[in-house]
Amino acid sequence: MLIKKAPDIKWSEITDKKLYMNRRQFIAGTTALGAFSFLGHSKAGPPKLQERTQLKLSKMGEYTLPDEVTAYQAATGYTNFYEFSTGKRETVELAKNFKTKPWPVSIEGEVEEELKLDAEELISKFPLEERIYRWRCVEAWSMIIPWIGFPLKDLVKFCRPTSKAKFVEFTTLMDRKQMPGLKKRVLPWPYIEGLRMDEAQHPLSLMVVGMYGGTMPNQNGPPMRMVVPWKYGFKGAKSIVRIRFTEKMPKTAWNRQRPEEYGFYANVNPNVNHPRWTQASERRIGEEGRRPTVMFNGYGDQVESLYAGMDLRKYY
Ligand SMILES: Nc1nc2c(c(=O)[nH]1)N[C@H]1C(S)=C(S)[C@@H](COP(=O)(O)O)O[C@H]1N2
Ligand SMILES: [Mo]
Repeated sequence: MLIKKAPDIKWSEITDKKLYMNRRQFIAGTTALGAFSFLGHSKAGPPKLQERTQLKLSKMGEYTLPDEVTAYQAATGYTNFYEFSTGKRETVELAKNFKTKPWPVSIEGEVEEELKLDAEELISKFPLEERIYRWRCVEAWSMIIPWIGFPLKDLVKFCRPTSKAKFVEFTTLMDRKQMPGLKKRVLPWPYIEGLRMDEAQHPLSLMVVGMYGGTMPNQNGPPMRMVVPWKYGFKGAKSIVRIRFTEKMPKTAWNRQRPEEYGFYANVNPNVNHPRWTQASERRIGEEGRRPTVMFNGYGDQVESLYAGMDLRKYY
């Protein structure tokens, strides 16, 4: 999966969509041959970026958007990772030395066989693809991010859940030595998120291992994290160490913290406001003004059938 070291992949200045699309076509062309290199964009961005490794893509995802991709600097310099800090800009510095190798991942609960294996080995079992998704935080900002990963449904299949499995739970590493934010009881640690099985097996649900052509910087949640694009960003648990299949709905960290503010489903829904602010609009990072928020973050035609007959005001 990892091909060569790239100390500074110059994504920082690329906000121009045409440039980005050209580059994607370029990648598409070269990955077919097994080669993968970066051309052009020789001007280094101002802040020093963490060292990243380019990732080899096995196919170009057919998932793309007309919107302009968010600048790399914004998507990686403005992050929520409370285990390090609640400050969105502090995480870069605080997670600088985060050790993500080796990285044991355990697969537990309602599965044919419980397993423990290293993230690198696990990830190597799946062909990687790039997908450009809308990313909407519950705090009413949004971005457009080119993620790299593999369908979560393929991972679910690999885990061989039993017929009792109704939900899947994801747990983030909880390491007080490395993660200074754990000292604050802002959440009931560890960070736990979960999905219903049909949500986890939906083709849009992605296990993400990289972004913008390479591995993820530490503040974005390597070596693997969830991205479920029709839900608020907080469902996207970072730096996952445990995947557990359960009969009962997982007790997720945000829901335990403030059940009246953060539901289990957390579907992007402009009609159901957060108790403290509107969800009808959002600020697209890098843009002036606000945009209207779209039901299911714009993925409604693909996901609304998952919730047929459910009262989404009650199951928020
Ligand atoms: N472990 C962990 N995962 C997390 C968070 C966190 O604090 N800890 N924050 C969540 C929130 S609120 C959001 S909006 C997204 C942000 O992902 P990004 O920083 O890659 O944009 O990560 C989610 N996953
Ligand atoms: Mo968020």
